[in-house]
Amino acid sequence: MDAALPADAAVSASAEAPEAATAAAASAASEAAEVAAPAAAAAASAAASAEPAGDAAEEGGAGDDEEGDDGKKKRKRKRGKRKKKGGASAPAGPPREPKKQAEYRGIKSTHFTDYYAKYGQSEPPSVPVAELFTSLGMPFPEGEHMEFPETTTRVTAAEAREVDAEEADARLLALREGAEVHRQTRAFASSLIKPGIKLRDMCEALENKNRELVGERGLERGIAFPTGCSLNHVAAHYTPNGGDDTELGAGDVMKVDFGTQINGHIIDSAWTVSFDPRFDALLEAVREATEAGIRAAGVDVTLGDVGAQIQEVMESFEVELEPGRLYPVKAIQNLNGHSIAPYQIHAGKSVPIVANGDPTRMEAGELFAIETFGSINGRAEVHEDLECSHYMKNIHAPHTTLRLKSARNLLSHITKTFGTLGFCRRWLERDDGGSTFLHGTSGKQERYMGALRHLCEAGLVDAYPPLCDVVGSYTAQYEHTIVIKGGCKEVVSRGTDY
Ligand SMILES: [Co+2]
Repeated sequence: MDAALPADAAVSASAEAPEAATAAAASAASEAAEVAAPAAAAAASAAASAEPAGDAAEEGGAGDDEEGDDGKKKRKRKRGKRKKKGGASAPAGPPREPKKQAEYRGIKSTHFTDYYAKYGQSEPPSVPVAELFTSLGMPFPEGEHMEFPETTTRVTAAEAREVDAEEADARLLALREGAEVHRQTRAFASSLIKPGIKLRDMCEALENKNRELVGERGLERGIAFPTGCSLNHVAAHYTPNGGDDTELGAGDVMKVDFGTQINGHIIDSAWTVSFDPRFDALLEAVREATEAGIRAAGVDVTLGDVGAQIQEVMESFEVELEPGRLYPVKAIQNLNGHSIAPYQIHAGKSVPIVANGDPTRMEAGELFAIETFGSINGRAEVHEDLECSHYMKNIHAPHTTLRLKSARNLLSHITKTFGTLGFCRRWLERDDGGSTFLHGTSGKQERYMGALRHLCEAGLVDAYPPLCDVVGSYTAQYEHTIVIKGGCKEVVSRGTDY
């Protein structure tokens, strides 16, 4: 996701509760592990939390832990919850070899869509990632560690240790957990993404799985921003509103951009789906450009230099859409990556994807979303167009007295549910209003459009309409979240897929 927002301000939210939840899961798992294999513990909790995709809005999340007579922690099925029918998700079992191959183009051929089977995750995945790894007694998988480029100013070993010591904290653990939730969620989504699927159904299934695997708890853990599924000439910030029945076409180029957040620490990662081999070169160009941006990143590297390296790789590709007709791939000049701060998707530094000469430098300890967008047969420049779905509170908004009661109520709902994170209309229309943890089934916002418009006009909420190149063009995107450490960088959202 790219949101052109200015810097600073972050909301404060309690960091205690999710840790307590994790600790409870850990203790439940370790007690169970004394009497049974870890995989069995995972299987037990999987059975308790398994539910069909799309149903998450109806229920208050996984059942509560309960001390059983024999001293073991048991999972209590929520009252009124339907029994799992045959064909529903299998419980987690012992770790096994992944089998399924990539299902669409633009994903590495060595990727297995059920890669999480090696952790004993159920199929489809349904065990919250924190629970899965505590039951295995394993830390969350680390991202890919990469050296800084040769030209980077070297920090001393002592300085690097100091920064990394700070990194080895809650933020890095939250990012690694969020990244694993992202990988499992995107693998699950990939199993559903086929020509003919309604984008609204796809987004709801993906988002419900994201909520389930992250263990949604309001602002403490959940989805970081709406699921982008922008098609063709639309590069970013499109997700269906209610009543939008758009289906994925076999010839479409779709950017799937979604995020997770744990205590505000955001994973922002995206890839491009296509079923048409004619777009392979476009996808490869943009994936390689994102990799070039990741390689270029480092302490003291200028953002302009990162942009230059991205552009050089991106624009070395051309695409043969029709036999004998070559279309050069162009980097979209007014889209960019961004620094990320707690609860703030755009923390002030923009990472260009063209050589714009920006002398601003990357610094140790920073978190960046490195995302690049390529375009063919267009202007390689986006403008706002089409109906808006994405919104976010303006963290710099001055205090304003709202005249309309409906606007005051909606603002209070937004503040409580999304804080300064992005949200979309579909979420306001859910029974849980965007958080089952906070609102149960009584969070739905009715007839809110007037109030939402009022909040936008008052400058309290900003609208982020779809960002489009010209009709007839095709755009692609790849994005990873990286941590700049003292002596190296960690590509936390790296998977075997991209
Ligand atoms: Co982004």
